[in-house]
Amino acid sequence: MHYVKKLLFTAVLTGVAHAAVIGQQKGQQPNVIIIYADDLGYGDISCNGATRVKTPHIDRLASEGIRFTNGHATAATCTPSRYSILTGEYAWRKKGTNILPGNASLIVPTDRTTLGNVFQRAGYSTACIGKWHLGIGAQGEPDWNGELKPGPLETGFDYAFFFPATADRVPTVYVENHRVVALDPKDTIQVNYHQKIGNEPTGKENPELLKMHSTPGQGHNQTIVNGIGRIGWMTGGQRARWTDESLAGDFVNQAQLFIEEHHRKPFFLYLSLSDIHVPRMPGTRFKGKSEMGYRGDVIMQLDWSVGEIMKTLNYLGIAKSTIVIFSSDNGPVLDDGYIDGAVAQQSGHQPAGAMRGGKYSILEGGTRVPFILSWPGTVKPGVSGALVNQVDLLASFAAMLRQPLKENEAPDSWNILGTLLGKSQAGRSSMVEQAGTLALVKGDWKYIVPQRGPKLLKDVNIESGLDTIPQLYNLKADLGEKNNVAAAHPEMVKEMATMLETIKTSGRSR
Ligand code: NG6
Ligand code: CA
Repeated sequence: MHYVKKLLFTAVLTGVAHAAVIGQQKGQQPNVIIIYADDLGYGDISCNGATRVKTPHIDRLASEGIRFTNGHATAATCTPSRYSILTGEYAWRKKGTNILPGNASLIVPTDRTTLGNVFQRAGYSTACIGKWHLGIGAQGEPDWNGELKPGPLETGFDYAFFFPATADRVPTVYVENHRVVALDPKDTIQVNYHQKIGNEPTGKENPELLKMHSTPGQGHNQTIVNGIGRIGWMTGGQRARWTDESLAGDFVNQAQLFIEEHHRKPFFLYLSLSDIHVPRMPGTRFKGKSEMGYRGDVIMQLDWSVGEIMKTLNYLGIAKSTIVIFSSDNGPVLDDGYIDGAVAQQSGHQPAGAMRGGKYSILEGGTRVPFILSWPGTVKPGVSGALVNQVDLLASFAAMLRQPLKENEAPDSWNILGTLLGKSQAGRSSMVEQAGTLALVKGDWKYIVPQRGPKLLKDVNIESGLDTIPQLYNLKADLGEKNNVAAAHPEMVKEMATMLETIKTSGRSR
């Protein structure tokens, strides 16, 4: 071959090879967005059977991706589920991981490998936007007027815009990285969860000032912020307080800004929306838009948020290089402390679908939640009945990004990447559920550990699933967990109880 020609040929070949390598690397480095809803039940979205409220954007995500019908949070409340999704560890292994007050210190050890860390190791930009609820600061009270750390930035995120706990807990302020947003140093924030501080009106003393009443006997009647009684007392920080009607839009805006700024390189966004947790106070344009009161309205608002994120991906031309996962931190609840029409206007809507129980419950309605994954052009659309759990995202993405995990990292996170991407129907073979007691799901069987406690959680009108006798259900034949067959299958009860004991004592299940 002529020398110059040969040189050219080699250059072209090298170029091709180089491009292929880059292409391959890029192919394995999609952006990842987890849209985490709060308290959204399996049956609250129309692609899972809801008819009285429509969720077109979430439905589209499902029709373009995989809709998992057996997808789970690890627990039936927020803090433990969030602890697990971020650490890959069952929360019941660690003390102090139940629902946290708004002034709790950080419960995720900063030396633990988190989901965010896995992406960081692979060179991603990472962000946490939305509800946090894993505590902030080292031991003792967080310094609301100073540096708030450690928090998300010390546990795997390069950027964070969040509120500390839940929308019904003080302080009702946003934190950006280490500081309260818009804080006036002359109007410092004080928070107390034991006694009243300052002289601002409270829901208890000044119910005439409320725009939404709390349910008698369920608290939520302490400091009034934006016409809503909260859990806990706060003073100061007037300029920094959020407006509930703007929460959804604020988080979506921050997410869009982050995506726009980072879309040229791989990014990971943990977008933990406040909808549909109480207080349900939809943006003005969504108020009264559904047939189901504010609870229906905020489902529509949540759907809108998902639509806005997808619009952003399309507009930036990155829809095909972005995995979007949509799920919820626990099952549904109607009355969780405020009289907002959820109970009165439910008529016929089944928030937990065909399942028994809901938030706070060890029954399937507690942890089996909406679970959708889309990666247009790469993942073939479909429906999967495989058992998948949010705790598995860490090991699965670690595998996708070729970031090996050490023995002690993410001890309960299984690599089920093939299942999540629709290449396998296998899923997990077993899983532990948590809510007041533990349950082991293995294949079609579910065993619930005996535990004393109320069978009906009266305030929220949800069956706890607790019983002093062992419970065994065949979920394939009896998804509604109506027939306890423990007495007929003592050997299965024994086998599952022993297996659960081993999972507990070994400290890991991966
Ligand atoms: C409960 C609250 C409930 C909600 C929940 C946390 C009462 C009576 N109820 O203790 O309103 O805030 O905690 O929800 O205070 S979660 O989704 O963050 O776990
Ligand atoms: Ca929740």
